[in-house]
Amino acid sequence: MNAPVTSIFRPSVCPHDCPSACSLDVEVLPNNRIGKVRGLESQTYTAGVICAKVARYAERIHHPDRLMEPLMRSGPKGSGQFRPISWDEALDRTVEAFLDAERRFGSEAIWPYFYAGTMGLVMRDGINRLRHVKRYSGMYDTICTNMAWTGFVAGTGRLAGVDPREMAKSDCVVIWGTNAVHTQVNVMTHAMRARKERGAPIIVVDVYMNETMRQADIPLLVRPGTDAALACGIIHVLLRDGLADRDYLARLTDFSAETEAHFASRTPEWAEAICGVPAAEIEAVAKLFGEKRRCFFRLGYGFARQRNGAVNMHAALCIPTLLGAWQHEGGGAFHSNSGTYGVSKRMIEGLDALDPKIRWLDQSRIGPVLTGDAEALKNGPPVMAMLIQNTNPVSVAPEQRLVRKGFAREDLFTVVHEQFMTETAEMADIILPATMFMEHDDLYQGGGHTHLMLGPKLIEPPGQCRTNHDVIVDLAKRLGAEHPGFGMTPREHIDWALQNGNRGTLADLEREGFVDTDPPFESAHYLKGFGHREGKFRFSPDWQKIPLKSDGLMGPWQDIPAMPDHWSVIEEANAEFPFRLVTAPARSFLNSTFTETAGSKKREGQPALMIHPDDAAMLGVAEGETLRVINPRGDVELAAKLFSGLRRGVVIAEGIFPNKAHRRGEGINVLTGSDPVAPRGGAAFHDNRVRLEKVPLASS
Ligand SMILES: Nc1nc2c(c(=O)[nH]1)N[C@H]1C(S)=C(S)[C@@H](COP(=O)(O)OP(=O)(O)OC[C@H]3O[C@@H](n4cnc5c(=O)[nH]c(N)nc54)[C@H](O)[C@@H]3O)O[C@H]1N2
Ligand SMILES: Nc1nc2c(c(=O)[nH]1)N[C@H]1C(S)=C(S)[C@@H](COP(=O)(O)OP(=O)(O)OC[C@H]3O[C@@H](n4cnc5c(=O)[nH]c(N)nc54)[C@H](O)[C@@H]3O)O[C@H]1N2
Ligand code: SF4
Ligand SMILES: [Mo]
Repeated sequence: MNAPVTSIFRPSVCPHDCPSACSLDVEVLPNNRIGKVRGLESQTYTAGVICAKVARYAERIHHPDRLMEPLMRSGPKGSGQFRPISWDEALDRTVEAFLDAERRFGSEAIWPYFYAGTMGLVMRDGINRLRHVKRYSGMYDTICTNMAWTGFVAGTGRLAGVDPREMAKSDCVVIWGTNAVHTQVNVMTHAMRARKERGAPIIVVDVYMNETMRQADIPLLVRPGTDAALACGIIHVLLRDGLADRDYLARLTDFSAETEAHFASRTPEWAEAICGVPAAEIEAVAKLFGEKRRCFFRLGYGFARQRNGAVNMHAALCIPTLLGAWQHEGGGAFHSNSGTYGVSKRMIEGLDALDPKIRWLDQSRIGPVLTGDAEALKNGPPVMAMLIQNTNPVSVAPEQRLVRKGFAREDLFTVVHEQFMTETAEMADIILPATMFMEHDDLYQGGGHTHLMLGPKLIEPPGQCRTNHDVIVDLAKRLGAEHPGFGMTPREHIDWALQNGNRGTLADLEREGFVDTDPPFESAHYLKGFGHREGKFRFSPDWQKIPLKSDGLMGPWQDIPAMPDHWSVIEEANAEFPFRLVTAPARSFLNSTFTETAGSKKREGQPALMIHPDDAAMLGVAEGETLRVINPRGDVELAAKLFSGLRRGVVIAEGIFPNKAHRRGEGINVLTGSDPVAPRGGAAFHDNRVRLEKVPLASS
């Protein structure tokens, strides 16, 4: 590709793991560089708006610390000592280690491990083709979406909802358990339109007065892990005061006399005692919902990262259903449209080669897996070799002490394909330098909206960086793995995926840069029925049979309440650990990404713990002094940040900061648990009971 003589703007897509999946307008400069990055105006969900960290993308793509050449470890594991080697040597050594592990322990001893550092389907999911053909262990991806998706689909039967642009046509917007200002800024664009154009109030449900709640007309501050109590209290009032849509309930839901009797006992006072929201506020918001009816519930991931998260998601979803809100334009609920795209991943993932007998290992349980926990290994062979793309588990995975211990194993061979020297790359035996999104072609689907988008290659990769696809293809060749997908270019994969999913062709997509795949109004609003067999929304889900990819039932699933209810499996505070810790996302980082860019680092400062001033006074801690945060899984030191916008007994650590930014090099995830959440697994990142101790000045 030729560099332009003068700068030009070209369409692209933000590849990061963010439900906004923004369409971008990128300034391509002469000399193979990029300039400004803006939101594309013509894509009506992005509507010209993107976050500040991606607007400064030149900082990241042209960063002096980018990995540019393959490296091999030259000191002890984790020492950070590496020497440059050639691609041939790096790949040969990898293949040798993989074949050796396979010879000694069988193919399942190799574990390809990846996540959504890029959301491009070719670059993210191509690793599965190698996995399937070579019969390597699979990865059950639980780290992010499981609880939320499970709870939503429990009600609707499908992972699909009302077009999020309809928020602008709502009479009442509810933003529940997502800090959209930080994590998916475009939600705010459409919500604000409803307020401006229709006078719609914005209601925000969260556990602290975050940037999103600051924008709310009605803030509802719940205790972590108690959203179902709030939902039940609201539903009680709707039923009691004749505000429910009885005709809708009879036609399109499983609502019964039993359901009615259940909610009759869940009074606002009962709810207040659990969730902390005053009964009067619950009464008032329920009346508002009943009056407006055209209510849009934007349900986030955050409130589902609790041990009762799936149940809480489902309970919140019941409110718009009680109201019959789904029937109106601008009414109903949205969580994710990931179930609506239809693009075929058969070739990208080599699904024809999938052998269901080969084990899956739980992504979130990487600590127990790598340290030889027999149950986590499904009583199979140990993991002896790993290929890692698009993820940084040493920072982001729960139970970090075990994760580190696992990666430090002398007998584990690790190859990490990365853009930067992450804390996972530092533990590797071989590091391979990776391209960034503007340096390769890929296809993106916006889970948080309705567009299918093309992100074309705009500039040449720097140094010796190679794409994920190229690495997989080259490894396959050297390993003797055969599949037609290894012989195709990324563009051919995109075309195949589109054509075989009845989504047109690459040429079609290339003309516009994106297509709006918004499902018809009738189906998005479930007017003719929900996704379950009987076509009804389920107030009493069959939690054992949720139609989503699954590796079986996990956690204490037998104890899930039959009706929407507060389920007390969370790590409740107790005398020994009196605080509830939530590890919410910081605005300028994206998980552990952007912790390397100057603008983001400057804005986020040092790792801190937000604590109520009265709790701080009780502990004798002043602003900026050090607190040790302790639970049975570990301890971390953070700077106290006095903040009155949260309930007493709740503390917030925004992140994810590098482990190194903390004393002793251990990060926030030493405190989070990897025990699987019922019924489908997942990590309860925001559900931790902790004890706090002031660290005396002399030792801090
Ligand atoms: N800037 C930035 N953007 C991001 C990310 C990031 O790290 N930084 N991460 C990206 C990824 S991978 C994802 S999955 C999405 C996630 O985006 P979100 O859906 O926003 O989910 P979370 O980020 O986990 O948490 C959001 C909010 O949930 C709140 N919360 C925690 N527990 C509870 C609870 O029990 N009840 C209620 N009501 N609220 C609770 C937290 O306080 C926080 O404000 O964001 C993406 N976008
Ligand atoms: N405490 C706490 N922990 C959390 C969360 C939380 O809320 N609190 N959130 C959790 C959630 S929701 C998620 S999704 C996970 C996410 O955790 P991760 O999936 O690890 O996400 P990132 O930290 O963004 O790391 C992505 C990595 O992929 C690399 N990358 C990007 N594009 C490419 C590419 O094209 N090729 C290659 N080879 N590499 C690429 C980036 O450089 C980056 O290092 O973290 C989880 N961890
Ligand atoms: S990180 Fe999210 S909000 Fe920012 S540009 Fe990417 S998709 Fe948009
Ligand atoms: Mo995520």
